[in-house]
Formats: sequence, C-alpha cells, structure tokens
Amino acid sequence: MGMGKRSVLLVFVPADSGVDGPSLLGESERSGILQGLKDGVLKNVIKRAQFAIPPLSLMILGSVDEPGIEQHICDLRFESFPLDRSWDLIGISVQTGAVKPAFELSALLREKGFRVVLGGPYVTIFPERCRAHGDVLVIGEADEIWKDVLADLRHDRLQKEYRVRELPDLSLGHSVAKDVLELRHYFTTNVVQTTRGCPYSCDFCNVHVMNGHKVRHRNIDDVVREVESFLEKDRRIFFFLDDTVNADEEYAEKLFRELIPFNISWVGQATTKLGENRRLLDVFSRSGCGALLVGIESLAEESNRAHHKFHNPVERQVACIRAIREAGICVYGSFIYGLDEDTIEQAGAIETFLDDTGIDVPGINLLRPIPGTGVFNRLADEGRLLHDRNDHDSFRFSWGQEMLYRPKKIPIETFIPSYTALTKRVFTVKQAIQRAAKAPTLRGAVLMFNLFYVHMYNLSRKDLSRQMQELAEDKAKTSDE
Ligand code: B12
Ligand code: SF4
Repeated sequence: MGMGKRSVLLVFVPADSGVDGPSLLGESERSGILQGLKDGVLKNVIKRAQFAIPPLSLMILGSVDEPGIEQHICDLRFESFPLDRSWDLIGISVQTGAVKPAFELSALLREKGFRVVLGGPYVTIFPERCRAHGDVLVIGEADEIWKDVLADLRHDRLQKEYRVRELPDLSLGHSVAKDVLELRHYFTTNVVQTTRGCPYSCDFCNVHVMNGHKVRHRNIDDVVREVESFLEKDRRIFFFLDDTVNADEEYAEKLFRELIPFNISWVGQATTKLGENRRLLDVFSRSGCGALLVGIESLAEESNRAHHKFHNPVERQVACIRAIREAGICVYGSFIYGLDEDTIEQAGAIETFLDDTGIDVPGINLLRPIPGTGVFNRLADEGRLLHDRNDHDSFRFSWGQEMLYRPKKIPIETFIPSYTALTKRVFTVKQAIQRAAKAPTLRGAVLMFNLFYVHMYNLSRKDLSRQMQELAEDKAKTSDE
C-alpha cells in the first residue's frame, strides 16, 4: 500500500440463491466416493457454465481516479475477504437477490471498526431500508458522484448520504480500466455497456425504474477505444451488458460496423425485432455476434399486455428467431410461464415453439416479483404474494425455484406440476446434445449451458415438490380448523 494513501475496497457479494447460490449445488445431500467424483465433474461444468463475469459497476467505480486514493475489488464469489488489511472505506454493492448477505457482511465489518458505504440497485430503490446498515449511502448511478465520495474521504469529511440528482451523461466518456481485476478468476473480463435506460416499462422489471426511460448512449468512439484497450489484456469473448443492444438500431449499426475489424466474438441481449432488420443482423453477424438472449416471456399476447410488454408481438417471433439463427447467431430464449393471462395450455405452446424455432438455449422461468416493481405492488395489493410484502428476504428472485405468488388463472396446485413436467421434458441430456449439434455456432457453450440447466431445473423441481407438500399441509391444517 502506498505511503499515506487512503485505501478503498469494493466488494461484490454472491446471492444466496440463484446463479451464485451454493445451496443449489446440492452439496449437503450427497456423499460417497463415486458421488464425490460426479460432483467434482458436475461442479466444474457448473462453474464454467456460470460464465462468471466481473461486476461492471465496481470496475466503473474502481476506475475513478482521485489523487491520494487507491482502490481494490474483492469478488466474494472467488476470494475471501482480506480482513488482514486496514481499509479506510469499504464499498458494498447491494443487489435485491443478495440483500441479506450484503447486510450481514456490512454488520460484521462495522463491528470490526471499518466504515462501510452501500450502493447499487437495492440502495437506489429502497434507500430507507438500507440506511441503518451502512455508514454512507450512495443512491443512484454512481459513475460521477463516486469521485465526490473519494474526495470527501481524502479530506475526512464523508457525508452520510450521496444522492444522484441527474442520471449521469454517458457521453462524457469515463473510461473503464481493468487494473483492479484478477483476470484469471473470470470466464472473461470483457464486459461493456454501450447504453443505459430502457424505453419500455415491463412491469416485472426494474431497469426502467433505476435507469430511466430515456436511452442514454456512450460515444461510439469511446466504446471502440474501450474494446481496443480491453483486447490488450484479454482476448476472450465480449459481453455487451446493455438490456437491449438493438434498442437504437441506428446507433447499434454504426457501433458494431466499427467493431468488425477487431475480430472479436461477442454475446448480448436483444429484442427479436432484430430479425426484421437484415442490415443490422448482417452487421451483428460480421462483428462477431455469437449469441443473443431474447425475452419472449409469454406466447399469449394478452399475458404480455397484462404485464405492459407491448413491443414483441407473438405472431412475428417465430420468423424473427429463425432469421437470427440463419444469420449464424445462437438464440437464448427466455420465457416466463405463469403470467397473468397464461392458461395451462402455455406449457405445450412453449414446447411447440421451441421445436418451430430451434431455440438453442431455452430458459423457462417462474415470475420473480422483485420488490420495487409494478408487478410486485399489484400482486401484493391483490393478496397474491405468498410472503409478507415487507419481508424482502423472502423474495429470492432467481429463476426456477419455489413459487412466490399465486398465478391468476391457474390454481397453484395445478400450476406447479404443469411447470415441473414441462422443465422435465425440455431439459434432458439428450436434448442438450441435440441442441448443441444444431446450434449455428458456439456449440461447446450451448452444450455446457444446456447441461447446466438440466442440473439446475432438476434442483428447482426438488424445491417445488417440497413446496407442493407444504401447500397441501397448509390446506389440511386450514380445513381442520
Ligand atoms: C450482468 C448482470 C448480472 C451478472 C453480474 C452481476 C453484477 N451485479 O455485476 C450476474 C449474472 C452475476 C447477475 C446476477 C444476478 N442478477 Co443481474 N444483471 C446484470 C445486468 C444485465 C447488468 C448489470 C450491470 O453491469 N449493469 C451496469 C452497471 C454499471 O449498473 P449497476 O450494476 O446498477 O451499477 C451502478 C449503480 O447501481 C451503482 N452501484 C452499484 N454497485 C455499487 C456499489 C457501491 C459501493 C456504490 C457506491 C454504487 C454502486 O453505481 C453503478 C454505476 O452507475 C443487470 C441489468 C442492468 N441494466 O443493470 C441485471 C440485474 C442487475 N440483475 C438482476 C438480478 C435479479 C440478478 C440476480 C439476483 C439473479 C439471481 N438470483 O441469481 C443475481 C444477483 C447476483 C449478485 N450477487 O448480485 C436484476 C435486479 C437487481 C436488483 N434490483 O437488485 C437486474 C436489474 C436485471 C432485472 N431487471 O431483472 N446479474
Ligand atoms: S424487461 Fe427488458 S425491455 Fe422490459 S423494461 Fe426491462 S429492460 Fe426494458
């Protein structure tokens, strides 16, 4: 540590459920040498299939230059907390799925005399619930305000709260450096965001709540320079973390056309509308796009409308997905089964759709009502949440675990078996191999991802069958009374 420099540690906390969740590796249930060997192989597949990428938020903060301050990142998915050093300030990123472990860590550190600053999506949406758990709160996108925090730390005048009044202007061109990262921990360290904000208002999502409805762009030159500098340290695949990488088609076409000469390969998230823009599709494919995640949600138009998702007409989906795959790009199709107008017929419809489109990696999710979203408040008002609306820890919101609410048109006792039967049919080793064989590119990754899901959906079925039992017991109890 440099003489007299103040040191800041930025911490990423794993969620205790979902993609990071160790409980989902099912360790406690297994024993024996053979089983141990199988677990070892499986764990390896799972580790690699998790495609662990670094937290961009902390990379951004860690790249803010303030004289007299040095910053480090600690990613608790891979390393233990460096308690042996004295930190002048510790920043924790709080995501809604990991509030409890984040607050527990904060309490432990404060007990040891460290000062803790909390920031991130959960703090932005629920600052009042966080106030008691940190010494300093940063509310909002911290790209610019973090410099004020660091300057105040240097001058011993830290305030209790920093609130971002105006969403940061991304065209100001703050560059992101990787000096604070341990490159070898990750599947890749090439994570880039080109835009922020979403013009849509899907009621199950909180991106538009946190980042606003206006799409803010970075300068194309800045992104191109970032890609170039990232390549110097790491030549692996790029993840574009934009919520919709084709939200502004003109911008996307210009940007990715400029990236063609770099010969990278990349993945991102897009709307299927891409399939209707041949020119953009061609530019995506030539710039190295290997796979795109698309949110299909429900195949019942009324359901998507009930959840304020209007921009993805169902009747155009099949042709669009086929066009994307024909351009040599794999499609990860994300569904939510159990939306408000869904009936039991949806299960069969999803299967037929998978066959018709040849989707390379399907994700069949349960609706996870996230505190702070429209759907959460509505379900709470309608008495359909299965937990107290104020108990946010109960809303572990990964995909495919236990139900958190009652579907509107399907009794929960019918819905759960219908969902588990569907995932049992869709996620088999045989289908994983078949999907990989037919994938337009990235076959190894498609295989790994599908195998990972065979395992994860298997575990989710265990959670759900436990929940079915509990529901039956509750019913028996209430009818006894
Ligand atoms: C990439 C990604 C992931 C990656 C990497 C996670 C990460 N946090 O970096 C992985 C796959 C691991 C992941 C996992 C999960 N994710 Co995720 N993810 C994303 C995605 C697509 C991009 C994240 C990103 O880099 N954004 C860009 C950065 C710059 O924005 P940011 O993270 O919000 O950071 C800014 C501010 O929040 C703030 N800030 C953030 N941290 C800190 C810390 C301090 C100290 C300070 C001062 C400020 C600060 O300043 C940053 C700069 O402006 C977002 C969607 C989105 N648009 O953000 C979803 C999103 C964040 N994820 C979401 C969810 C639900 C999850 C999971 C809970 C799913 C699960 N159960 O498994 C887990 C939680 C994992 C965890 N331990 O936190 C939700 C909701 C999060 C929330 N409301 O808290 C989002 C918004 C998507 C959605 N609408 O559903 N995710
Ligand atoms: S789900 Fe996607 S399209 Fe809908 S509001 Fe969220 S980010 Fe926007």
